[in-house]
Amino acid sequence: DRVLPHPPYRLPVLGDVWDLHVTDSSQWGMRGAQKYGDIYERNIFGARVTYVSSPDLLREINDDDKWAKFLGIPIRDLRSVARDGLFTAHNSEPNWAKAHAILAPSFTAAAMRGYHATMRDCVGELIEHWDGRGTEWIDIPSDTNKVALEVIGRTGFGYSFDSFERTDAHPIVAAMLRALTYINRSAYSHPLLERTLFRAQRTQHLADVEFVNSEVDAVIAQRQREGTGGHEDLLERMLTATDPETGQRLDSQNIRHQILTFLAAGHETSAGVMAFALHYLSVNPEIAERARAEIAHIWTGDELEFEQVAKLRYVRRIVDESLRLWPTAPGYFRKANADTMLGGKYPFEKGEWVFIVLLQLHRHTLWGDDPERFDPDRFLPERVRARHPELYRPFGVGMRACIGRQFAYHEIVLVLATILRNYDLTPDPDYRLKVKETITLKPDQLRLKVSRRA
Ligand code: MNH
Repeated sequence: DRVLPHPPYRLPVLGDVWDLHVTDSSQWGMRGAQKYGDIYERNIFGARVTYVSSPDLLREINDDDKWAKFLGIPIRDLRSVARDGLFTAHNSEPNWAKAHAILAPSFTAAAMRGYHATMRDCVGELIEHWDGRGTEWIDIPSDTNKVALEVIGRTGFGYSFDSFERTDAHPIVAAMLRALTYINRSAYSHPLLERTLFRAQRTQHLADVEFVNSEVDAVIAQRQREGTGGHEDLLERMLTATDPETGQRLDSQNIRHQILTFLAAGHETSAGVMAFALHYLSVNPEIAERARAEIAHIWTGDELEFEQVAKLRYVRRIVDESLRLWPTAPGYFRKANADTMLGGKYPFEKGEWVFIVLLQLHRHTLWGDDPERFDPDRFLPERVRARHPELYRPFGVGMRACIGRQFAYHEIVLVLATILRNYDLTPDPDYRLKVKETITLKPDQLRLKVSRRA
């Protein structure tokens, strides 16, 4: 059996349960790695959680021939809503391969051309909203959430949540948020408790899931009535494209689960990156100025054009560096495909799993001696080429890696470039970055003042 570093004072039965943090579990996973090393474990009531942040061990773990995606607790619990949608599907579920084959062409860099104008409209609404705010403090995570939600709603299925017209959350968003909160809490509960003590919450939860399902189904049904054609969104593709392997289309239940998946996976993560980047830009004015110089050089007309987005290489490095320090999906799970000796030292049986601590991997000593420093030039091409290949994995790995990576880069670069071109950013001098964890990461209570540039 393997022996791994672990917290001291391991207790009988309880194990290391005293050393478990629920509200900041990813940052706690990072602290653990800093204390116990780049592979360690916590034993929770006899269940072993192994934390890995070693780039050398990741050469094996990230290899789909040896290890595969595992649905860890937070992901498995989402299955009650998203079922066999892309993110929550088991590797062997037939709808995964089918949906992946059908949707992959909609997520290539070239496919972003079709979403560009819609994305630009959404940023335009953010700008209008900020222009109306004068010199008030702006709640940054709230507004980046709005812009990312509009982007995925409209490019995904032609749906606007009217985020910038509302002061309260859209009913679908409110229900989804309550559902996620419920799922998060009840993960550590017992069905009997849910049927007694938490009965009211459970009833609300079931109603929330049903409400969201019926709203999404209504959007799909309306598109079917209107007839397809003339749309360039993901829903259009899901309704019309066939799997090259089997010739089959996605069924409408599965389309619902994909839409819910894109709503959940495709907005908080991107919004968080925008917010972290705006924090770093506000406290590093020389970096913001360098970005503005690039933007002025590339963005020469009135509107930022599709081809220009990919040319904003420095803005892209700002995004990469934000995702290094705060990968907004802070880790992923992998399980062994067969009995194996990890790193020639640690035996794992088939099916045993590990958690990848991205926060620590992205601060590994191989990044240099000041990993906390925000430095976009770490992503200069020659430095990327010289780097260990497993040192940076914000979008996961292998066949189950993020399908929305190009989409996220395109929207985030577009949003940041538009903000930098139009506004100067003033930080709150008393703000110290504090990171809030739901399943994704956000800069907690970040607020900035924005003032129009001449
Ligand atoms: Mn995304 C999978 C991070 C933006 C849709 N995403 C993943 C995984 C990570 C991830 C990590 C792999 C999880 C795992 O191994 O269990 N995603 C991100 C980050 C951003 C992001 C950091 C933004 C930045 N993701 C997006 C966007 C969309 C999206 C935008 C959709 C428009 N992501 C997905 C889907 C999957 C996924 C769908 C599941 C893919 C699969 O398993 O086939």
